[in-house]
Amino acid sequence: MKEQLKKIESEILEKIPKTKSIQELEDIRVGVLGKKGELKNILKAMGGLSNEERPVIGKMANEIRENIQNALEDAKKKINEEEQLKKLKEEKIDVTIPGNYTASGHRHPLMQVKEQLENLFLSMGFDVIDGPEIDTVENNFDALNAPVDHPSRDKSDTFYFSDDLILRTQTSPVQIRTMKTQKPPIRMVSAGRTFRFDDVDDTHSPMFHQMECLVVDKGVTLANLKDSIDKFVKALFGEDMKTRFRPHNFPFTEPSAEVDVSCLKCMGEGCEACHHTGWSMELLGCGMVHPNVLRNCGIDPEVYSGYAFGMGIDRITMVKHGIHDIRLLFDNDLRFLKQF
Ligand code: 2NL
Repeated sequence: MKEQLKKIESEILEKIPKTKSIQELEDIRVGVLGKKGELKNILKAMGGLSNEERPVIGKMANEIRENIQNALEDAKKKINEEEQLKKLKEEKIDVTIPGNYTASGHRHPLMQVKEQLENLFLSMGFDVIDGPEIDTVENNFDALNAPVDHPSRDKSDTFYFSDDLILRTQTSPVQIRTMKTQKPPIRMVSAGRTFRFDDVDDTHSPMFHQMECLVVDKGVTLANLKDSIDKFVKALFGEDMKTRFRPHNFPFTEPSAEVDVSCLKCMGEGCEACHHTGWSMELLGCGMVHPNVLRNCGIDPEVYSGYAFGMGIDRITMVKHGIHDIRLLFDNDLRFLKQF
């Protein structure tokens, strides 16, 4: 038996270094060490050995198995290294060949401005809140103190699904929902699509975008409103910007004002674009939240007060980029969009 084992060992150890592939090595391994391999076959006959011989042969068989395994591992390593070297020699990479061009898209200019505005308010500690584009007449008009005969309620001005369901005409219903469900202090903005039954021209579109800001707390005053708007405009357009408040009228605020900012083209010097006034008109509408609106949302106007302002994202985008036709923002012509 000793001789048989020795013979197998020397044959196999001679064969291994001559192999050329991993598969050949695997065949050898199965042939000698496998379940039905030569070594197993010989060891099966160990039952017939004497008590003195059995451990000697067993030890020898283990050593041979170890030797063969080591030789197989070494050979495998060598073959892998050779293949790696061959690959390195054959596969040269030409780093001067131009790479594949992958066209990457980007945010629509309106969404860029919307996100910039939202991030600005987030950084000032405001909540950014979303709401549905279809809302109730109650949330869009009644709660906002719009008189029952207000022209904006007309079927010719607002898209109605039924007597009490409409496409929101402003983002204020999101503020109404927030005031009805959250206790002051409230500091929030909401931005998104709004809808009005308008004919299309260079400044009008039946679908447009708004952003509104609302603050409700104890002791909020008109001074807070003016200061906030001034800071907001400076953060958005630059420290040199000035604001001008003109009295106005909204059903949901009292007092109300429209805000002009310095003309972006001449920064107030006076130029063609601002008709030599130095002012960019009507960028914002604002005011102190009407006591009726607070009451409609279950907030006591004797305890709390608030301010609100709203702006058209489309208009801000147009002023910012010098775009003169709102339709360009909705045509989705890539030749136009690629410029932003
Ligand atoms: C504009 C003017 C404005 C508001 C929006 C508002 C909302 C609530 C209560 C009171 Cl819930 N006010 N929003 C106030 C003043 C002006 O928007 O020109 N938007 C484009």
